Amino acid sequence: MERIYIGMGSNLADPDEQLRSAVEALVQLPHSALVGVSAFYQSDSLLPGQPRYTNAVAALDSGLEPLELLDALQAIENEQGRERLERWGPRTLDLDILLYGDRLIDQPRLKVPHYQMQERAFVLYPLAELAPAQLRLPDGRTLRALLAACPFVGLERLPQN
Ligand code: PH2
Ligand code: MG
Ligand code: MG
Repeated sequence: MERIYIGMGSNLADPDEQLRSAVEALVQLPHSALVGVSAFYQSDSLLPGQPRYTNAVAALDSGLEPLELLDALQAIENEQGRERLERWGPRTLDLDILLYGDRLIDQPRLKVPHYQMQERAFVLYPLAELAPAQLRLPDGRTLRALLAACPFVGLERLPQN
């Protein structure tokens, strides 16, 4: 079993409800146990002109190999109506493997740690609800150091999921 952190995001078709459905689907994953889910956070899209996002992070213990987990997460995205029309288009559900234990994965389909998670407040602050501040990314940087370099700006933490 490895500890895996999954970033969740939605900016279409009732984003909060999309994330609640995604959590239910994560609970059903084989060879896995859902350990925790952060609060939900709203923020503007990084791309202007798109609806606001709701984001959260989930912690999972899983015996699935990275590509097996990726397949399972993409199946959940598809189940919830994800259309892959354009890179960074608005989406009903986005499930990203942020961290997979302390592994560094560089494959055509999957790069872990997730691209740009280090700079994204909507990833780091929910992650910090679940992971210890001394958590290290494969490059040696701690979550504490990443948070210190990433101001809590433009994020709205929702009172309940
Ligand atoms: N995801 C994107 C592009 N922009 N903005 C926010 N606030 N949250 C996201 O999850 C997000 C985004 C592409 O994955
Ligand atoms: Mg994403
Ligand atoms: Mg994605």
